[in-house]
Amino acid sequence: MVISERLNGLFRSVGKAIDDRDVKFIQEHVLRQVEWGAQALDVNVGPGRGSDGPDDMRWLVKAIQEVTDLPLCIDTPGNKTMLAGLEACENPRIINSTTADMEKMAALFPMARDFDADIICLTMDERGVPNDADSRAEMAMLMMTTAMEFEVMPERILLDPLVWPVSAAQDQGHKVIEALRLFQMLNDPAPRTVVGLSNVSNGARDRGLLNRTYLAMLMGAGLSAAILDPEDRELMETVKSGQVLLDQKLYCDDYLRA
Ligand code: THG
Repeated sequence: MVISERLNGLFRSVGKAIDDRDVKFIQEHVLRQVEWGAQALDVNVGPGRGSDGPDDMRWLVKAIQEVTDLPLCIDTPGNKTMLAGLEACENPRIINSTTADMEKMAALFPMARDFDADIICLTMDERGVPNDADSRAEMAMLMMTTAMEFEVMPERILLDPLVWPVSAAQDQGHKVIEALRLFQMLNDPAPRTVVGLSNVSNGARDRGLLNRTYLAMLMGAGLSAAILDPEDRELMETVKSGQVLLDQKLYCDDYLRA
């Protein structure tokens, strides 16, 4: 599943459109993501909005769903902003995200249950991101069992091993791949997995090359979904050829078109 990263207040043009309540800009932006092949949209109002977060998120979700029925992946660390987004959202919902922090899980899993939402579980807690694959898998297991206690079924969960910039932590690249493989052994059927792909190339040169190379490696390890830039043509070509090579698409129309 291709989740577009572009509806994010982190991008200056989107941040400004949120400030200006520019519905037209947002809706054209959404339709472009859809045209490029997005199958879900990550919706993030961006950092530093403080108490305006919930209002901004409510407005943004409403503007987006006027022009698409795609699932919206509500991306915020703020519980109030999350709740506002989920309440406004009538499309299929994905919560992005909870951590393994008990307080966070106790707030977010009930929201997943009550709003009938999928939920992304980041394998980190109040102490940070574990350094190796085994500890990430251990944390993933804890989150899946805790989710069950809140009546959130394993099918609802997307496990995120957390991708690091290769420029900052070169040893994490293969550990994330190993973690993905371990996650898939935690349940039958295998839990779904997701990453924020562009993290890997933060602060690096030729970001596109790193993004699409890493995506191919992650797809080979069984990745189910990625938050990425669908307007990157070569990256989307990598998605489509990967789907053919992994026998995920019987007919090759998308590949041939790409
Ligand atoms: N996991 C989950 N959710 C996530 C992430 C993750 N959401 C946020 C992020 N990571 C994924 N989204 C982005 C969006 C933009 C960029 C990276 C990841 C990005 N932006 C450019 C930059 O920072 O250089 C440009 C920003 C700008 O124009 O100012 O790289 O890991 N579950």
